[in-house]
Amino acid sequence: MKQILHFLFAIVLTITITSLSMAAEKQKMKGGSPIKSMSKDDLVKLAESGGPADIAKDATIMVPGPDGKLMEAKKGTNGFTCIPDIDGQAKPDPICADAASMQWVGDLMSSAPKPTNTVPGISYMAQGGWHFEKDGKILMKSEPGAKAVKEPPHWMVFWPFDSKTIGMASMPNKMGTYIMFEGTPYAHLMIYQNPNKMK
Ligand SMILES: [Cu+2]
Repeated sequence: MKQILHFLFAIVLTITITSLSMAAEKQKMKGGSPIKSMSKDDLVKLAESGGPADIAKDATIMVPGPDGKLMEAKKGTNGFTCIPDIDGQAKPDPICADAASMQWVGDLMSSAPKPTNTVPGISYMAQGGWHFEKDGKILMKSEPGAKAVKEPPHWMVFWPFDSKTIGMASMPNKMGTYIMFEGTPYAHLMIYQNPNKMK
């Protein structure tokens, strides 16, 4: 009898350990960003894949260093900057942004009351991106209970668009264009068009 109990206990333990490690694996696939384990060369390639090749090749490339802070991996000449990942999700979302866009993104990151770029910024996200949704609305920052939603390859215009004036939706829709962060100073135009297929 004791032997049977030992045997059963061993089975239960094995099942528990197996399901725990499967859960950990699933978690890794779901939320873990592969960025941390990538080589510098791969990070540069990933960053460059964010924009059309003819723009990315002359762009400044910034990649996260060992401390996670962005550092310059390559100096560019065309005013664009490419970064390998902005949302830390399982599928990285590289971006290639011009100077006005970098200003806009910097303002958003530092929670400035409004963006300070003085000309419209253009940014490419040729591998798509992510946004966070809660209660049917797009959030400016992820928060508990929000779900990550994949955006297809697109490009953006960082300029204070007003959806009422231009008659556009504030959520993704069949038109393939919408105003993200509608009703805030950070409203901007999202265009679902693959930058790699633009002429
Ligand atoms: Cu956007």
